[in-house]
Amino acid sequence: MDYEFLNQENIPDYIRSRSELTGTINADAITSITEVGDGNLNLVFIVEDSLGQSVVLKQALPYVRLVGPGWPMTPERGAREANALVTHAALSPGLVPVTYFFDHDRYAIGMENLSGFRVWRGALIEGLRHEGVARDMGRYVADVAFGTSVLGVDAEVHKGLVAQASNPELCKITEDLVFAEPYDDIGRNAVLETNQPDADEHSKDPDMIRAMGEAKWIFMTHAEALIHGDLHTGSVMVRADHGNEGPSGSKAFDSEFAFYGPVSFDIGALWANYAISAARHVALGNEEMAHWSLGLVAQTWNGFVERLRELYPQRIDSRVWKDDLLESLVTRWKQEAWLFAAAKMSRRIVGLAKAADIETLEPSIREGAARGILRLSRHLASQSYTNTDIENFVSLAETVLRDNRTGH
Ligand code: SR1
Ligand code: MG
Repeated sequence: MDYEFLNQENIPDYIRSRSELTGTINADAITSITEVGDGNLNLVFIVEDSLGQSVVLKQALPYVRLVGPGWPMTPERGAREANALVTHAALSPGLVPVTYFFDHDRYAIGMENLSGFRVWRGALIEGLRHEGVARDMGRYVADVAFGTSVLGVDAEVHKGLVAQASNPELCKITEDLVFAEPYDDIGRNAVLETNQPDADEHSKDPDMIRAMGEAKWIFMTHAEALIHGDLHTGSVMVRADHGNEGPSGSKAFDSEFAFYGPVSFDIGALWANYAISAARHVALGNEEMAHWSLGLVAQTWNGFVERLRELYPQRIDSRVWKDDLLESLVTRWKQEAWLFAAAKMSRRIVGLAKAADIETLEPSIREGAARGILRLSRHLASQSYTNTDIENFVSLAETVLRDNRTGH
């Protein structure tokens, strides 16, 4: 894989070479080039000029940045991400950054710099409450679910789109890191010594293994819609100025894991990360913030269902897809979201690529937060087809996280 990586020195010339950026940024007046990539895979630069204009350049490296060249990874993921960004932005205007170009020679995307925005996970860690974002994300998932599934796309066209968006390498990361490795360590798992018995109990629980087998099957076989594929709170930007007035300004970004998969996966990912935020705040004794974080579960779900109901009358084939199909989809997706939430929260405790919400806690209280997440994950998995009321999710989370607190 031979292509030049972007850096501080070559970016001005690179910008000059991209006609799509004319009028967006002036390569002769650049004032700063800052590498801000805090994800696990890519280089991300914010470039600013003296006129106050800016752009983001994101480049896929031929390996996993978190691990280094020892873990090669196709940079074609940049093409998958650009496709998802453009498709999602068209379907969910305002909730996805604008893409200016994808450069297939350098695997680089030029996109809108969301100045005045910050990553939601960081805001949640600080205990900041951005109202409306969780609901926006539910609406975004619904826009994508409707607009990229056979509800909104001609069946023949859909089959072609599914093939084009195939993203096997990135799917394999999820199949391994989320569903399999927490139960079959190949040397990438790690926990605090005090949490090792919890990790062992988790990985050996036959009910959890069965549930994760079911979740993995759904993930690998339900090619429903062009899902985001990694919709945790680090994949959402929120307004940095944090007033609760006006539009919340939520944006879903970083969709390189996008593929045609189960709609419920994105919902489950969000829920898992709300629970992870709650676990942090329970551990710190911030009960109100923990309660607020868990309130996001209902907001995302309600936003999702509300938007689906708005869109459903426009379905392109209503011959046998009557209102009862929508009800059955909603019921099924909720059950699956419980399973995926369970999978997505425990992998962040046990496996590679952890969550800063938990990792930045001092070990004596991190121990309880990690234990609480692992136990909650198993409760959710075991109840995913029985009691899937959102109130049950929240009350399980409140009880289990509180009961496992340590260090106080
Ligand atoms: C090797 S990539 C590790 C993780 O980072 C991404 O955010 C995904 O969640 C992936 O599983
Ligand atoms: Mg990411």
